[in-house]
This record gives sequence, structure tokens and C-alpha cells, in this order.
Amino acid sequence: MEAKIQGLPQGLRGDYHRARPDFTLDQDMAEYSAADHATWRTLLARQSALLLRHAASAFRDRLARLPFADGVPDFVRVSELLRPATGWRLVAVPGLIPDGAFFEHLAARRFPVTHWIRKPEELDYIVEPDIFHDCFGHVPLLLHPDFSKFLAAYGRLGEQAARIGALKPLAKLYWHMVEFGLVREGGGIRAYGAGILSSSAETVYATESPKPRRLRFDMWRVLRSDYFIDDLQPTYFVIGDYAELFAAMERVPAMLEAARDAEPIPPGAPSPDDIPCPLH
Ligand code: HBI
Ligand code: FE
Repeated sequence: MEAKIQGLPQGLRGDYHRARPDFTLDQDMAEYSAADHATWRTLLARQSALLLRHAASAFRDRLARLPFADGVPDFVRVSELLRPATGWRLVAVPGLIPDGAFFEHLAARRFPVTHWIRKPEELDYIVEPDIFHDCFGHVPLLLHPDFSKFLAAYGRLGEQAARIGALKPLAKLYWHMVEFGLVREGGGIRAYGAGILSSSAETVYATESPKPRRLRFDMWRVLRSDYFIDDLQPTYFVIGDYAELFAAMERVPAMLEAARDAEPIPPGAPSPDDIPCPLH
């Protein structure tokens, strides 16, 4: 069993012994308490209040179609909406899973979602991704044609990257463009990244604060950019639309080796070809 969770951080709270070899398990709706459903609704209400001003319209429009209002969502119901739209479905996992399994699921259009929810005293911050982050943050854009194509293409790169020891640049791409991505919209800048939109502090900070760098999306820059995992991001990348993100994936296979060998750009540091994106 130790071998099974090799490559994962120590002390994860999920029950990995219950999981299949591909790290999935069955979501059991009966395991959620009334308090769990209340936690979901509290988080949903708080984040929803921020969306109109701060979230990308692609995210808001699709969130409105999802059965999230009453409490912790049932993955079977959500998958029934996803499949006819973009071919994705949700699979339940105990928490973080090893890179290889994660990439395989994405390539097959299965999105791994942690089945448990945070405790009431963790509303503002949690280290591991829980069901609120995974569902609220990631699932709306799985209904978007271009973004969901981008994410499946990302999964398909995992094998090549593992073979040549270039998983780090791929993790940077996921971090900056899936978790913390911004999009230009109607003369302003909105958030679509799951890490931003599942955090109330970062939702406001990323889209309004004058402090962070906001740079025009550049794949080669992103693949070399280090990040903080436990603080607000000092640098965000801004796309024009989700088709741009998908189109940029075509060039990644040819960039991976060079990105692996390049000097990483420290979090928040500038780089010579940066193009700033003003807030207005
Ligand atoms: N597992 N459940 C889960 N969720 C993630 O976002 C995730 C993961 N395992 C690996 C991983 N992310 C990262 O290494 C990606 O950047 C590849
Ligand atoms: Fe995430």
C-alpha cells in the first residue's frame, strides 16, 4: 500500500486504501452530513456573490447550469450534464493523486474530484483540494468546448513529459493557466482559474489589486515560471479567449525539453519579453 501512494506528500487526509488502482472510488452521497451540505452552501453563497464582478462570463454562464444549489453535488448527475456537452465526466478520488494517474484521467476526459469537503473552521483556506475547490472551481469550464479540449490535450502530454523528465514545466502550465488564469473581457480582466474562484481573497486580489503582475499569456514564459503554493500569486497570465489556450498546446511538445533545461523564472520576477496587461 505504501508503494501505491508513492510520489504523494505525507499526511494527506483521504482514505487511499479505499481507492482502486486508478485512484478512483465510488462517491457515497450518504456519507455527507447535514453540516457538510451546509458548508457547501456557505462556500457557494460566498463565492457566488463575487462572481458577477470578478468571474469570466464563460464560468458564470456554465456554473448556472450545474446542480450545485442544494448542497454537495452528486457526481452522477453532474456527469450526465457534462457528457452530452463536451464528453467529460467526474470521477471521485481520495484527494491528490499521483501525476501519472492524474494525466491519464484528464486525457480520457475524466476529471478527478476529491469526494470529501473541508471542515467548517477551514472555510477560508485549505491545503489539499476538496470537493468545493474541485467542483465549484473546475467543473463549470469543463462545459466549455475550447477549455475542455485544452484540458484533455494537457492530459495527453503527461506521458511524453514523464518520459523526458519534464513534469515540472507541465505542472507550471496547470498552475498558471488552469488554477490561476485570467481572461480579457469587455475592456477589463476577469478570473476563470479554479484556484482563484474558489478563494474569496484571491478572487478580489487577482482581478482588482494593483500589486500583482498581469502579463499577456505566453506559453514559453508560463512553462518556465515558478509559483507560490501557499500565498496569493505575484504573477498572473491573461488570455484573450480559451481558443488561444487550446491553440498554444500545439507548440508544447517541441518546448518541453528546453523548458526542462531552462533557468526557472522565480515567482513574481520579471522576464525580458513580458507584455503587461492593464486592468482597464
Ligand atoms: N490530483 N486530485 C488531484 N488534483 C490535482 O489537481 C492534481 C492531482 N495530482 C497531480 C497534480 N494535480 C499536479 O501535479 C498537476 O500539476 C499535474
Ligand atoms: Fe484545482
